[in-house]
Amino acid sequence: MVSALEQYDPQIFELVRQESARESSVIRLIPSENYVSRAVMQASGSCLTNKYAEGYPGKRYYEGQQVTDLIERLAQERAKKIFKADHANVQPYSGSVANLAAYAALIEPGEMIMGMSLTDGGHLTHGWNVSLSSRFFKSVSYPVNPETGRLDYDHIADMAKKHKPRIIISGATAYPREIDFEIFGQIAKDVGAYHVSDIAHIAGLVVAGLHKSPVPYADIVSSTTHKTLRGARGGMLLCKTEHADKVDRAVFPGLQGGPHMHTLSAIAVALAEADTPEFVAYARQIVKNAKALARKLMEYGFKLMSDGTDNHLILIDLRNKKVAGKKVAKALDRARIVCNYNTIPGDTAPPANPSGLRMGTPAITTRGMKEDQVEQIATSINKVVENIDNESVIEDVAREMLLLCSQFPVPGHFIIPNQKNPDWMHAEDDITQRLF
Ligand code: DSN
Repeated sequence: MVSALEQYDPQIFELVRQESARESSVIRLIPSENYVSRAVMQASGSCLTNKYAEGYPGKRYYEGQQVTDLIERLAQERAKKIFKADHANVQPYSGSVANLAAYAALIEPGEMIMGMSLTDGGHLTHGWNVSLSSRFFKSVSYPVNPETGRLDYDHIADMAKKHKPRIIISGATAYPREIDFEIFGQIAKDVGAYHVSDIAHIAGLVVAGLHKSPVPYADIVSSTTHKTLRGARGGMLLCKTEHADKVDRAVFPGLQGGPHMHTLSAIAVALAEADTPEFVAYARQIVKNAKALARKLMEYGFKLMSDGTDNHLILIDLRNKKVAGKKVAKALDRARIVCNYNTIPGDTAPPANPSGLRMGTPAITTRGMKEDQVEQIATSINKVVENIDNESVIEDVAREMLLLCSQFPVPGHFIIPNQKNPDWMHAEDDITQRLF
């Protein structure tokens, strides 16, 4: 059957097909990426993309909201239930907008925010100097302890007393350890600041009860919906009732127009998926896999920030391997192992070519990979680093990784690599179209 996309726009169809083949035929270790279910994919590609729904359920600025109101209320209720929050706003287009909305809900432009330094694992929107979050607000950044690679709560408390920020942000994009949100709440309280917690990376682990939730200790919790939570790409805000109106006004009309209802519907589906014992088992396996990856790489002499992980990701310090992050990330990509180069705390190398690599296990765990496969991947990573200038070894690893991928299909995709012919050079041309 020829699809409408194939018929109308063969160029885009072909590129979608290639991306589907690429996603299926690589080991995806970018910790912020995942594979959504077919149900999430279906909602995301539905007619809800056609509908404008500015406002909130029962208070919209366009008519014809009989269905959208029901969908958004379902998404809100599901988010409130799984995060045990008083209020949920499921409209933010992304985590960045959600963070800006959280700040705008609580403080005025020009007041100060304090978040984790980008180079130590924080996010751009936690007040880093190239982000609008540091132009609209004054900002100061706290580091991690470069010796331990861990947050130093006493130091953060001292910085809070010295700078007196109006908001203290907890949460990270490249921090492998559990964050004590209760202490952050206390530090904020002690200096009369609000506490905003960004759990974009670990939301799935929080829902599964594996990491302590910041909901009781934060004024506003911000998250994306597509990392460990495994939903369509978007953002959300959770808060106590006292901040609900301010949060809603900051999202719409403060920063956004109409919500993307197709995304919002797909997020609602993912929130239902996350409210299951299967999801808890999935989240547990993410952490087991990350620990196995850390353990095996350390056996190969890799230096890991904080010497391990409590969550879904690891940060590798490559300095003892005498090779830069970008070169390794690119060689691994050629070997069908996709990760990202990353700064490490105290890095003196430039951010465009830092000394570290960031890797995570949410996506490979969705494919059903467990510790055995993770150890094989770690062995392959070591092989690439040890043979960084030997393209023939890199090609061998790529073949092995393609074979591994062929044994663990990606849910949600309609194209997978041909299992009978895992020849990496021709994989994109030689694929089997199969519904599963
Ligand atoms: N850029 C995302 C990440 O990869 O962690 C966060 O926004």
